[in-house]
Amino acid sequence: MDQSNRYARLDLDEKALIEGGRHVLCAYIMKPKEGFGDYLSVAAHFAAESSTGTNVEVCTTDDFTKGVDALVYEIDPEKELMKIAYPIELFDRNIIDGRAMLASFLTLTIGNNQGMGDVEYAKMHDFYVPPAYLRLFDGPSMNIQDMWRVLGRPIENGGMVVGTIIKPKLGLRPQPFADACYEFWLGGDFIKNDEPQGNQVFAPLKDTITLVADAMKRAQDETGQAKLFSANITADDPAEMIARGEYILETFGPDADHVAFLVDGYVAGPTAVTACRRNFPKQFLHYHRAGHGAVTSPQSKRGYTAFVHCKMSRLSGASGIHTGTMGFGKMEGDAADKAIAFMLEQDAADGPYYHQEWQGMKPTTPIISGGMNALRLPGFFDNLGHANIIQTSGGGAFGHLDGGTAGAKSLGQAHDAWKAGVNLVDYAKEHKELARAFESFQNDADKLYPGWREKLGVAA
Ligand code: RUB
Ligand code: MG
Repeated sequence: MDQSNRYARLDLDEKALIEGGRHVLCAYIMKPKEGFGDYLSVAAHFAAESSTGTNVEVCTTDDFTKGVDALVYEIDPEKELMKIAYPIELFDRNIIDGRAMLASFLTLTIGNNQGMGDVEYAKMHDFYVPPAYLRLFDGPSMNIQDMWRVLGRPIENGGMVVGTIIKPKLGLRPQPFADACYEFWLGGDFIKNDEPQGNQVFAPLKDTITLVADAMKRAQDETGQAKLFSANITADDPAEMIARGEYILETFGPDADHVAFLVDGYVAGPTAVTACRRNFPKQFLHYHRAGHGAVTSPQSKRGYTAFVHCKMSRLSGASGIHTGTMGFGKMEGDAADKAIAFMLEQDAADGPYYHQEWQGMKPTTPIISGGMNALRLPGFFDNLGHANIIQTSGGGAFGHLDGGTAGAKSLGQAHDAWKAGVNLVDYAKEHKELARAFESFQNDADKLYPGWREKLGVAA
């Protein structure tokens, strides 16, 4: 059945829709399945399935219903581009406070439409949220500024938070885990649990956290600097997340404001993110995104892009989210991904299809992680244009020939060199941990800094 007479309004103007302020706009790359009608009729079916309709006309539809139809307002079959306007009334609101929920946004805009028989594929590449709907989301309560405060740095342009992930990913018992934390903290600021680390039988959370809190105290005493820890509280059950969070805060005691909570927000979903955001609004909410590649990868023609994923996280209140390494680390991504960081950080930013005004919603901090080390940082900062990010190098810290403390120092030195505008090899002449990073990561050194061996006096 061709539903384009009801679910498509190609005469609607995008600018007018934005000015009207009553619609969420979504841009998809969509391809109809061969033999299932023309582009517009499949697009209209897609809009129907994503809002008020189904594949047939139902006798219960009334005039009001038709007033909240999602509408295809633009198509470009050549480019496989389809844009849909969703009336904000379509989206579910909490009974407890009338606020919006990301689950409902996803259920409609990237829900049943992902499994339709007449759609070859459809992937969301951008979305626009009008002010009237935007303000119903929690947004972040904390971000990198709160970390800068704890670290005693200026709260504007406070610079890179030097971080790591405790490796190995799994298999450390509580004591060696806490020892690794202590070692890194002697040279760096911030440690996060690797995302699978929780309450395994060989490393019970309560034992590990007790030792980590003690390691933090000792490292702070020894260095005279504040240290930060991001503890994984991800679980299927919000009650379990809260139990973990409360135990962790109690155990860190006076250092509780040095603790972030890590939520693996793609695998555990919006419920987990919001459970953390609402139960622990005074903690930095660290959104890790393991698994996102299944839908965000450029190889995947369905789901949504990393840009869309990260943009959604600001709505739900992530203090920081992994944005990838923009081609400078080990995970998928490229230099143009800096647009993701800008959408998170700025009060107004351009996505691939839409301009978004955040109307003062707090920024979400980009967390840069995955195969990074000191040598890769300058190129990364050059591309992004600033260094106000949280950076975690796991292998890049514990893979340093002289261990975790030297690894941490080398990362901080790379940041200092970039801020001072000094070439990394020159800076390394005066900074031995950085110089040893060149020896530790020789493949990178050869590729990024040809001639470094002669300058630093290191034999091939
Ligand atoms: C990185 C790591 C993170 C990845 C995830 O470890 O453990 O889980 O950053 O990727 P290492 P992304 O520094 O040893 O590579 O940040 O792209 O979500
Ligand atoms: Mg990890």
